[in-house]
Amino acid sequence: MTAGNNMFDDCAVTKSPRTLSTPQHRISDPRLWSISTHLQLFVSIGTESGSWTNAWDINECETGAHNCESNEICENTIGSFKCVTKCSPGYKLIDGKCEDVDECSSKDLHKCDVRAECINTVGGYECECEEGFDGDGKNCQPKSSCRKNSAICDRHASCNIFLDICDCKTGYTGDGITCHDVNECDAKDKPCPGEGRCLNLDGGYVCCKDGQDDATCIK
Ligand SMILES: [Ca+2]
Ligand SMILES: [Ca+2]
Repeated sequence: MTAGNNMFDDCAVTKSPRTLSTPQHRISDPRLWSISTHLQLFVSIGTESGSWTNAWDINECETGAHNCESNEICENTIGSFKCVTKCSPGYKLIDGKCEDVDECSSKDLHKCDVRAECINTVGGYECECEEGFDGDGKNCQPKSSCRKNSAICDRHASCNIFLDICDCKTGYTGDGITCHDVNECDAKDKPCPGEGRCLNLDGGYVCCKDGQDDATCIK
């Protein structure tokens, strides 16, 4: 029996002679064909005896049968594997070169405090607390207490002089240094009874009657 007969024609998406090469074995045989489906690729070999055996791809990266260096990452490929340069932390591989990651480009990539400026550096990044704040950049605390200087509190907050902390006013949430409007309309328990439409406002909300536009409702 030779490869290329109709044994796999029904499921064949691509069909080409190929060489299977891994450190474990190397098969180069004109009767070796790869057949790929969208699920997996397997290789069928017409053996000397005429019977068929199927050889599934070996994941050399998982079995450890690869020869990648310690500064390389093993990536499995169908029928083989490849060694890809491993970049140091803070770098990523772009066009075969390890390039600096700009951690400041996304807040998911750095751990700077919201009160700190993120400064990208080659191979890393730095965080610098804003003026009026002290800390390592990952945690920034106001330099002066609000008891001494209530101006450090957000304009929607007031200083609790007993605790010496800034408290956001009703309708706002935050750490007191920065306060944001609460969107009451997003609350699980709908704030407007019946069919009333909830309209979020800065520092509060209103319930509008059916068919009422925003401007009329706010009046
Ligand atoms: Ca960087
Ligand atoms: Ca609100």
